[in-house]
Amino acid sequence: MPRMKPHPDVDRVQSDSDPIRHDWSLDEVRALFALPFADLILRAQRAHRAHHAPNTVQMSTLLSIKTGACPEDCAYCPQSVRYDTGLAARSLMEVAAVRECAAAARAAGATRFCMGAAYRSPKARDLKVIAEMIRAVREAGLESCATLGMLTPEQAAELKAAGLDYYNHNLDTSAEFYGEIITTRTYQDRLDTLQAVRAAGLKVCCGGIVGLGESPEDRAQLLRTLANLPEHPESVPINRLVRVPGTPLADRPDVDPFDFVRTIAVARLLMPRAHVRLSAGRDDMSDELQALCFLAGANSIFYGERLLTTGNPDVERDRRLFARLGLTAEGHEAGRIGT
Ligand code: SAM
Ligand code: DTB
Ligand code: SF4
Repeated sequence: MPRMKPHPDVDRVQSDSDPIRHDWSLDEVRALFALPFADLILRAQRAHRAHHAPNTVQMSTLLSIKTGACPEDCAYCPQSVRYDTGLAARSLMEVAAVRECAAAARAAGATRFCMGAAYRSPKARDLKVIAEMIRAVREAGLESCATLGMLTPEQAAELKAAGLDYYNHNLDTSAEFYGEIITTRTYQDRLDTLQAVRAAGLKVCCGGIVGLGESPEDRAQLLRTLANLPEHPESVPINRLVRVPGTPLADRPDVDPFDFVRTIAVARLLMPRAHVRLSAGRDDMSDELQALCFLAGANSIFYGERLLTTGNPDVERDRRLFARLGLTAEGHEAGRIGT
């Protein structure tokens, strides 16, 4: 079947020397998604190489510091108290245990350590403990990242004062589709947290999930919203839904792998300076699909056997993949990962 001719707006999209933009129209973003696959990948590679070392990938390790029993109803999430996923809830970890995990992540080759907590928003006494964890992560020689739910401006400032580098808070999907997935907090709540995080001087990690049952239009709107923020997030995680039995989204259909790669490529084009993270969902991706994602401009991964509560490729598999593709771990001499 002949492909539709790309929208004329496609000729106006970012070239290597174009300024960073925050005024993307929906038609422009749609036009990028509609490009022939090879054209889209070529453009994404050009944008990638204009702003990043081409074969270098940033590696973050995740740790769930407080697991499960979350009051929110995010339909994808195994940690919501509303869904029976068989997950054992665990209260906030001890600082010493987090310190050990950070040291192990550093030894394995990660450069950033991201602590996730199943909170709607953190309590004051938890933040005091998390501030100590942040100090421990930095003492281990890692950048620190936290994802703790909604923050007030004061809480964001407290985390900044503790030495936090990045805060992760995802928009997850488009404003239009969001209500189908989460009812216990609004899209505006998320935007408010992102604003508080920026105002505190923290770096922003913000992205979304592909495979929730969203339409192509929703994917375009999500990326457009991210790209039209006053500043682009430094880090943009693109997660492929991990379908966890017991969650309302457990039976969602497969995502077309090429549509997933397109989402990465469009994120790369709209936010050329950001690190685009090939995020959750790698465990059951082939090496070939991951290679396409790197070709499309992904230059960050979660590294280590676990995400928060679900699996991730083991470090040996990632080391082999990097060696086969000639990829280098960011921040490591000659690309050697780990000790
Ligand atoms: N509770 C905090 C919050 O939601 O703001 C922080 C942790 S929460 C687990 C962080 C992100 O993980 C979510 O926003 C979502 O994008 C992602 N996530 C959670 N479950 C997922 C799943 N099953 N598949 C893919 N991504 C998922
Ligand atoms: C992000 O965008 N993905 C990560 C991290 N930020 C916190 C979380 C993925 C979670 C996948 C399901 C789980 O392991 O519980
Ligand atoms: Fe709770 Fe975060 Fe999971 Fe939503 S995504 S249920 S807020 S842990």
